[in-house]
Amino acid sequence: MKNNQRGLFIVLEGLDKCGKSTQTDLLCEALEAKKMQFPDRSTSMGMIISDYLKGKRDIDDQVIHLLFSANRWETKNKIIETLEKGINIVCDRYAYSGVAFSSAKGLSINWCKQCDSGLPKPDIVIYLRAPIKQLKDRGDFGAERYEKQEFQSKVQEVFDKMAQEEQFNIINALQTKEEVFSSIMELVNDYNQNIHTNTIEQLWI
Ligand code: NYM
Ligand code: MG
Repeated sequence: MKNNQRGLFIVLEGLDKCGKSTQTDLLCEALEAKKMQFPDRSTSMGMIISDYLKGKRDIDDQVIHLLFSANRWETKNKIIETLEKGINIVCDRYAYSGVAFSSAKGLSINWCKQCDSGLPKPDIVIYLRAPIKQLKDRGDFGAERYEKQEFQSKVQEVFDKMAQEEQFNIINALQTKEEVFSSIMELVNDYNQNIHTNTIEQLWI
């Protein structure tokens, strides 16, 4: 980003265990970016979400969707202020995860999107894509709610559909960590070659 420009807002999306968190850290370092993550489990709403994901409490499907969304809304001003200061943001999951995971449970895609309509729109969405069959053996897959092969396949279908509609940049998540990172850097460098507006657009308006 040039000096007189706002920061770049980059979001990484994908199934559980696709390597998003690792790549978020690498990209933050490379771009001297502020790291963000949703759910942000540090806030009071985030703690309720975390208990839900750990199976410590049950919450109605619509209610938990609204909590995930509210957890983004409570960060909205911080996102805008950061970008306006010229600082880049790299964010591990965003509203697209909200739509993919909630609609995989049967909620309407349009209803899911509405809750996040008006939030800052990312400049670049990177979708680290791999079939769940190959991801399920990574790390502690299965530790949290939603980490079941059949469910994740449904989540992937929604991500794939959104990837076309929203022009996600798809990267093969089965490559090595280094290969994935260099693919991401290539995308970001290509994006920076072009001239961009300073306006922060809104999501799904
Ligand atoms: N998740 C995440 C949702 O269901 N809705 C959302 O809006 C967001 C941001 O939370 N399985 C789900 C996806 C993950 C889980 O995220 C926790 P992570 O990045 O695995 O800690
Ligand atoms: Mg996870």
